[in-house]
Amino acid sequence: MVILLSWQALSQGCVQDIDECAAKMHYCHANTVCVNLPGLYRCDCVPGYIRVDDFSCTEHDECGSGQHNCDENAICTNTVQGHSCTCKPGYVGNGTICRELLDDLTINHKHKDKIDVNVDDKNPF
Ligand SMILES: [Ca+2]
Repeated sequence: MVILLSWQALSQGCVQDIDECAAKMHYCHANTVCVNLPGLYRCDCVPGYIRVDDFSCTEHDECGSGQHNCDENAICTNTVQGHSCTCKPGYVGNGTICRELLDDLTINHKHKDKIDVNVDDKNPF
């Protein structure tokens, strides 16, 4: 956390906080938000960014850091303020959960067979 004391001396020994953010008296770099605090300020990372140092943040590569929710059979693509998951070829799903396309077809085929059986069960003739 950045701690830079900055008080403006007033008369009779009183001091007043200086808003370094509004006064552009801060050293927060890109991808940060300056937050004024009494007597100091800090540089918060904008959402989706991670801290580099007290004054800087960088985009978080969830794919590179392994902090993603993609299925093991999905391709993780880093994006600004997030990431996306796409099932690999041969797999279907939303990227968070991917199934083999062959399994999906087999399940549908079995389900279709089950429906056919039910239809036959309802017809006694
Ligand atoms: Ca990202």
